[in-house]
Amino acid sequence: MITNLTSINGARAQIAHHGAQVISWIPANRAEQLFLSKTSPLDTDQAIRGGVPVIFPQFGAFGPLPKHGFARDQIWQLRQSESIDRAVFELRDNEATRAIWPHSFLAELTITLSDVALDIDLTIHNTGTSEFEFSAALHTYFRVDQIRDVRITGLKNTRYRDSIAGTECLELADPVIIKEHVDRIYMQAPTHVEVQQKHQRVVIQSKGFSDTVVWNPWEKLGAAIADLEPDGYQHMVCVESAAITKPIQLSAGLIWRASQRLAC
Ligand code: TA6
Repeated sequence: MITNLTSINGARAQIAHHGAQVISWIPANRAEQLFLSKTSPLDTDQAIRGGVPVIFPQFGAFGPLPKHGFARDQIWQLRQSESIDRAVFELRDNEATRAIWPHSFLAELTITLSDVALDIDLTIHNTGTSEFEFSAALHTYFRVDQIRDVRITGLKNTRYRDSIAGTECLELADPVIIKEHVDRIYMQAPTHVEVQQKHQRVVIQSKGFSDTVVWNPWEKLGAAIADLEPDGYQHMVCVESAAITKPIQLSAGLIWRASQRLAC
């Protein structure tokens, strides 16, 4: 199922209930800003390749759970009676989640659309009786005309974990330009990062997320990803607001909040 949002002056967004995943964002008078793989089926229980997958309660393979946890594989519930420019989805622990992660939780994702911005707010409520630990991310796939022309600004002087080499480095570049397979976790990252192209830019403003991930699989790895079209890597870049390197410890009854604003 898909929920559609619109703003007063015609911005549009689409959210798949599968994963509460935003799969399209078209600001007013602009083109599509999110990448969605043409070969990714929307109607299976497979994770959707593109848009904004919600990663919870484990990022990547940093833990015993399936890669990137389970939130992106679950059907989230849409809370009814929201306005045309706002939707609230929720996911509670259930038999499938408890089988691999024995904790009670309520995850809420609020998506708010305005003419030039898309706000995504994630809250995790520990509804159980003991503390749990998790990592999380808004694994945003930006649609770009040509990856070689993309400039990512705002990350200079930030330390990053290079997930390919297994090393830690200091970012010296500004802007960051992608010319090969890149998979980095920028730690304690700035809250303002931009994805710039020749004629446009998207500002990413994050709150409550400590890290920023930058990923592009490039040609060889891209070709090995079954649900990514062969030239897909040229038209996407993931810049992800994330909480990975300092996992969140959440006591019983408490709520963790984080958000990401994308603006043109
Ligand atoms: O966020 C970057 C990353 O963790 C990469 O390592 C890469 O594997 C990507 O996510 C996509 O993961 P997926 O499980 O969706 O293929």
